[in-house]
Amino acid sequence: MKFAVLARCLLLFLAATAIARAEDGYRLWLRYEPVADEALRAAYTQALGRVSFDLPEGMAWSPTLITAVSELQTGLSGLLGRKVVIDTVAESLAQPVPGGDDAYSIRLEQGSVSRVVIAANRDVGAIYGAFALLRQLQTARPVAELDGLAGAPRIKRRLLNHWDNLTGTVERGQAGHSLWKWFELPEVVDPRYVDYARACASVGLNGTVLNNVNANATILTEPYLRKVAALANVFRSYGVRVYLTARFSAPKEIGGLPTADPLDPAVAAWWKDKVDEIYRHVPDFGGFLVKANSEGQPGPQDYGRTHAAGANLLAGALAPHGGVVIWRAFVYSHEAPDDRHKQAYSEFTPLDGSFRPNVFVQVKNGAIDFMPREPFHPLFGAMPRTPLAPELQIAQEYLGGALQLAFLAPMWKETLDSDTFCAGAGSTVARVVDGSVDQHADSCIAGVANTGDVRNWTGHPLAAANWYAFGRLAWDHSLSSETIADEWTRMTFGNDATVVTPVSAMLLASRETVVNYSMPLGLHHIMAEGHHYGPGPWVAKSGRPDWTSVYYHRADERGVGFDRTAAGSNAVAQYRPEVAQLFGDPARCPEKYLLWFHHVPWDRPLASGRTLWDELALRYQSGVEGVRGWRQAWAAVAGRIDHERHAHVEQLLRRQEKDAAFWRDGCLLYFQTFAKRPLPAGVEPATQPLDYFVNFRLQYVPGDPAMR
Ligand code: BDP
Repeated sequence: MKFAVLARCLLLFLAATAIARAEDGYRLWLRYEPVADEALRAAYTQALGRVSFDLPEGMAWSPTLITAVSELQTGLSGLLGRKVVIDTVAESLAQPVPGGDDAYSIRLEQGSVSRVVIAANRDVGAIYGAFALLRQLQTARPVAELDGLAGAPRIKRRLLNHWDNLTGTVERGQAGHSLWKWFELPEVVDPRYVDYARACASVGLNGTVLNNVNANATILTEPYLRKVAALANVFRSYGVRVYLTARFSAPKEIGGLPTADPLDPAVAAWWKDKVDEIYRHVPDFGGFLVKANSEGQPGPQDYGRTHAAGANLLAGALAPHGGVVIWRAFVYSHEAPDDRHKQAYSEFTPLDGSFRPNVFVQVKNGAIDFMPREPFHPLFGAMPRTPLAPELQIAQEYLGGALQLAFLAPMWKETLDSDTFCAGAGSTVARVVDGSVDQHADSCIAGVANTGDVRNWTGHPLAAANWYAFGRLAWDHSLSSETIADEWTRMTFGNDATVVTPVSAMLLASRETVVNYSMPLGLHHIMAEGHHYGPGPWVAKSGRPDWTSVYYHRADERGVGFDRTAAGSNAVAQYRPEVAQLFGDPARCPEKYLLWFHHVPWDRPLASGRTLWDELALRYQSGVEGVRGWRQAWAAVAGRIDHERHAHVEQLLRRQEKDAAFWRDGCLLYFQTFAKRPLPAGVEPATQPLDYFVNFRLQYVPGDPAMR
């Protein structure tokens, strides 16, 4: 009897420890496992005898400061295995911390009891300082580095854009359903909302647009505003403000007006009242994000008005409350037969200077969409009088969704570091956006979120790195991809170098690998229709020509690629001469953009000395081989990270290799019908005929808007 009880206890104990060790990814990069290196842990413990916050005199204890204290308490208890005394009285800040409201600086004070002081100008800076301190310990940085550690964001508004529908589906999202449980709000407040806000704040994000740009006006009705307010109340102490998308036709749909004409006084009055109502519910509401006259969304052009008239209407209502309008430039018209690359630029540049000061124009990183590789959007640097907010996509709509590894920091850096030459050399996209080129006081950056309600938030365990990377780059676009990959890997899997080195290397190679097996050498928009997962270079019929693939690759017997030089659509002329001359010259154009700007003969020799056809085929092959290499690297870290996440990624990589081979085989068989050349040595031949790929249908792909 006694033995049975004992055995049961033992079993329960074993089960409990197994659960305690289970790593389901929920904790993201905020795991706070004990510092593994004993000597380092002792050194941290000694230095962190106490922690004090140093804020301006008179700054009362706010919920945000209390949040900072509690985050620090949680993190340090885990990392050091003991409770650290955190001063609960703000001291008087002798000098402001450079860098504004969000800035922090950390100093180390030696004494009988050493302490770490986190100084900030405002309570929200204390949060960022607390997370920065924790990150140092999580990534095993030397103690001495704590002294003088400082941070200040380069961009003021650092937002996630959720393409979440009120129905719970997420457009282009593959990580389950929406995080927002609209039906049960506002009474039921999921504790997960707190963890969402912590994750955002820990990487410096300070705003969230809760709903899809393909907007539903219902979000602006009173019952939904109460739900929105419940979320805002949770996020507030983490410094995360709520924004909403505004459907331009809302005055008609929920306001009962006969029109939504932006110049109609009744429409203006309706928006003013609506905005006043929103601020009664959410006093720190950030503002509206608007997709108008794009892909069937209503907008000011329905009434013969400009985008500026539409944006200014909303901006006027928001201005008294300090809110902003973020107006998207992702437009391409049904009527305009012009190269889609050119349309946003053509429509928006004439409007520069006519937007109210509280309007941002939000511009995707590239001119077409969120393809695996696009040259930077020519609007960057072309609207000096309007603050531009880059829109990046964290969700991997065109890079394998939540099933494929593609670490996107290198892709975003490629855009942010591109030189627009708009104010001479060095006028990078990043500097246009952070306001330093044109002296804009406010600045904004947005990332389309890859989160959902699956337990690990992002579906692919390694896709959380993209959420992390977006936040870190939004805070400081000068950080390198290497630094970000290294940090995230350490915080997610621990500091064992035999894990950190290969995993970071996989992350860093992954985007280029995906480009190689899907759209190498400047190919773009050749994915399957609708759900956008997998290849579809053969797509020739669709709702409109610029939704097909043949519109973009233009393959024929002579060659492949879109001629955007003066002999073609001349989109290249939208860039400054320094850039236009480079991209426009097939001999100088970086090969990564070659087929974006040029129709190139199959036999043209490239830098490698190989013909275009051979190079293309070998790029596809190298993409597949890249994934194979990760499978080996991943197998080699088995046992050094938890089984749960290891097994999950192992399965995903197997799927990715299969998908990569599918891309390679489908695309090469298709392009070969034009090139009429054999595959070069080293490229594995397809095991199925072209018909198989053309007729292959994926069904019920998560995120497909058809499932909205
Ligand atoms: C495209 C997506 C579509 C979005 C659109 C947008 O396929 O689902 O609605 O962008 O950004 O990439 O508005």
